[in-house]
Amino acid sequence: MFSGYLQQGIVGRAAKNGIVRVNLINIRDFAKGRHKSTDDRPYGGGDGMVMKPGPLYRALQSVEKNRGQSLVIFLSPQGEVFDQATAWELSNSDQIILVCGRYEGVDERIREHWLDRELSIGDYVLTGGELGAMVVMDAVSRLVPGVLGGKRSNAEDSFQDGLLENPQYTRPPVFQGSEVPAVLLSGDHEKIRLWRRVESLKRTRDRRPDLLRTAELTQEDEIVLAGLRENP
Ligand code: 4FV
Repeated sequence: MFSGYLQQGIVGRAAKNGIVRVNLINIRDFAKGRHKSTDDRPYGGGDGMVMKPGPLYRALQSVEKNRGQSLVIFLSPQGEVFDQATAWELSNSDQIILVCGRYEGVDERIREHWLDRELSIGDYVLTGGELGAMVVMDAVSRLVPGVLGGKRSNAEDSFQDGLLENPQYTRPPVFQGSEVPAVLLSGDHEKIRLWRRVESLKRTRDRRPDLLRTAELTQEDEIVLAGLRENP
């Protein structure tokens, strides 16, 4: 599942350029017995299987902890919901060990003794933690200096200051009869900055009002929002 992802795009290039180093550890390589099983039936009965502690523990022990700060993170629906702020936080780590579960989950003793954090990419159930791991890898890697090509900084990202991004336009100025807002063609950078901020505030108010409560709003933003309340 990872090889395809790591050959493509920005993160693939970052892995090729060594800005981000990715090591894939197969838990089954640490399974014992003729069947090298990594799962077993749940104590107390019930459907589904549980990931055995042994192979996962030995796989974790095999990861050479580099000198800096390394975090062992388990991807599961029971984790704190992953967001941009967490991505920034993790981008300051030297090493992140992403544990991808399968089956119904992992033996609780792994959680108790060998995990630092638990992250969820959303309130739904996947067949494995791999997609969650790729989401975290992608969101964190693009915040590592040098990963996003020179022209692109993550300064204008959605959630950068907790707001949704403003609408974006590119050529042609008229497409299928639909025009690009004139202000964006005006060359008046202050007018463009304000237009983008107002659109960002409107979009956040309309689509994610919850974000307005946590966003870093300037006094200018408060004035804009007050104005929008008066004439929506
Ligand atoms: C998940 C999530 C997720 C739970 C059982 C894998 C599955 C299966 N991971 N965010 N939502 N994991 O659904 O990260 O083992």
